[in-house]
Amino acid sequence: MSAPLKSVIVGTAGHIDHGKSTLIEALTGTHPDRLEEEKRRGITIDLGFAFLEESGVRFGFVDVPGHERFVKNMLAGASGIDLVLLVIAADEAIRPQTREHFEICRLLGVQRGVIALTKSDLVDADTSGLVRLEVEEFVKGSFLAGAPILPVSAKTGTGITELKTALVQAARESGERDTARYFRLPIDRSFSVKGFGTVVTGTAIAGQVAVGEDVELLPAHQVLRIRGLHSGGKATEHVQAGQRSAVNLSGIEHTAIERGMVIASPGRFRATRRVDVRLELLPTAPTLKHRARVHFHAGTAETIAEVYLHQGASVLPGTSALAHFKLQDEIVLGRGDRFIVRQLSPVVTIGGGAILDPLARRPTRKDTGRVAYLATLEKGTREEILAALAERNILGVPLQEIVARTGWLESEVHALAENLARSGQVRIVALEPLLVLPEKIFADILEKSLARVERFHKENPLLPGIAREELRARLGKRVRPESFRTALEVLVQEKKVALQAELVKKPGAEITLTPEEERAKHQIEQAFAEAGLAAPSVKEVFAQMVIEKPRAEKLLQILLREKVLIRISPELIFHAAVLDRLAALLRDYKKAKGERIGVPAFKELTGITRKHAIPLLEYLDRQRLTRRAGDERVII
Ligand SMILES: Nc1nc2c(ncn2[C@@H]2O[C@H](COP(=O)(O)OP(=O)(O)OP(=O)(O)O)[C@@H](O)[C@H]2O)c(=O)[nH]1
Ligand SMILES: [Mg+2]
Repeated sequence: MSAPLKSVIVGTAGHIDHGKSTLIEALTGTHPDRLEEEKRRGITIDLGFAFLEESGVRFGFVDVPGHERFVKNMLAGASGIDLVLLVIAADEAIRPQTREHFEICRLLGVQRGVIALTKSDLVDADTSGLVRLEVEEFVKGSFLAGAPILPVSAKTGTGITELKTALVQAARESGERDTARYFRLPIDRSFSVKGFGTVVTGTAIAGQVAVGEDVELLPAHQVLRIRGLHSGGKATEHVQAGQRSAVNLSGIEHTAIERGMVIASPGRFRATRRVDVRLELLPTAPTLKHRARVHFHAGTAETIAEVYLHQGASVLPGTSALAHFKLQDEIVLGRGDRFIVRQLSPVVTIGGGAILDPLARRPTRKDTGRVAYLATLEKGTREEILAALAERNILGVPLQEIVARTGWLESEVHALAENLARSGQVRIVALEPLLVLPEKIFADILEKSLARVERFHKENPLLPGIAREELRARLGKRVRPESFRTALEVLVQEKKVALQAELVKKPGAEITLTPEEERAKHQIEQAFAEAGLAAPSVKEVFAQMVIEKPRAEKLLQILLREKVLIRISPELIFHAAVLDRLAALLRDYKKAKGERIGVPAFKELTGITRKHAIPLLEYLDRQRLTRRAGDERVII
């Protein structure tokens, strides 16, 4: 069995008419120009595609237009490539779009490539040698320094074999795409195929996907089923990062999808209108001012961005800056994605860079920590990034948001959070969704909760503890329920507070009464004890007291809690001993007169009014001392 093929995407680059499309045809047998207008005018307008399998490599070619008016189409194609095939006509050498395309590839972070000196049949050996020198000088110090420079002719076939060999070599050296990430494919075309329906194409830039699975169309946030997949011109069950893919989607019209949209693993990505970035300005660009507007290109999408500079009022040519882009349209972006910016007018490429935070907040003067945070996003370890993210989100960071911001897998986020928790930097306050709090914020919640409980005891010596919900409310809205719950658990575990049903209290907290209160408490109890079944109203009892009503009320609560007094209905309170005596009375009645007793007999037995008799009987029913039977009660 042969080794699996390595999939590599090669994009052409170079000035108009330098022979890019012709060269792709010479390499693959497919002429990439597909539009009627392209054939008529003899130029490439939009992206073209071709495939080649060679020496264990499956090449997907993306052919781009050289015309300066179509650089935006070129950008959509260049975003997903592994290798650049820089095409320079030997009879014209380096021209403006040679430079611009080359800069774009550099800014997009393309790592490798091969340079073809096309139309070599049109020049003599001396000229060819000079062009080579010029090209070597041009790429000096760049990612293409040392790349093969091969004279070729599509007309005579010279150098085509050598070019294939060089491409295979570069493909072998090219890094593997990460198929373990969540799937993402920026769409470059959407059309309809008879009998199949909607098909979108693009280069899968991360992850993998299989027929029958769901993908989310963004920014529409629509989940769609994959009916079929094609890659390299053949039907396949599954495609992965680094492959040109045609995806047959069910449940949507092709007209509802356009270039710039993305299909991705459902729920893992979010469309955004604000991003924080590292922006690099080309040496040839004019100075870029704070609040300038630029064309913004990333993936296959393009929009207008307003540039906010996090430091300083302008970016000088040849330098870089931390910036914030406010985008005119929602785009799906991930951390580390490369982008290109072009001037509004005249439209030329002026720079590019990498996304640091795809879900950035609106810049505010108050947010003084942003620059340091972005520096961590740019250079920090994953643990440092997660810690910084937690620090800036004191209400906690939901797992889905961490995933969307970082591009990490859920499992990776869990592992990172556990590392941080072990080293004491964060507290995991909830696992699903993951909510991590910086340890110092959590410590603050512990401290504040404890202080609140203590203060409550001090202010309410007659109450046993503070209601859980009241305690939470007193901590303010900035403490999430999960954080509060975890803090309470910790405090209970450390025996700093105790829980008693819904009450939070200091362990061993006793209600201490002043002698005056002790006397008043006794007075209340006596009032009910002496009244017997002719229970007084609370109002009557309180009227006899010297202490003020709120305190008397609390003393009454204590007596009720201690079950010295029993409330049998909203208005009626009896002393417990009185109710015990009533139970004994009923037992005697049963012995003497049988188990049945009517309301009149009950009134006579107890000497109370009908107004009190009914609630009392209902209480006895609830206590299972009696059971209702028609108009009578059965004594149990
Ligand atoms: N003599 C000669 N002519 C060539 C060669 N390669 C391409 N050409 C011619 O150059 C012209 C432009 O070729 P294309 O392949 O369309 O150029 P391109 O770079 O794709 O142009 P755009 O896509 O519009 O930027 C065509 O007329 C080709 O026939 C070659 O190796 N030798
Ligand atoms: Mg072309």
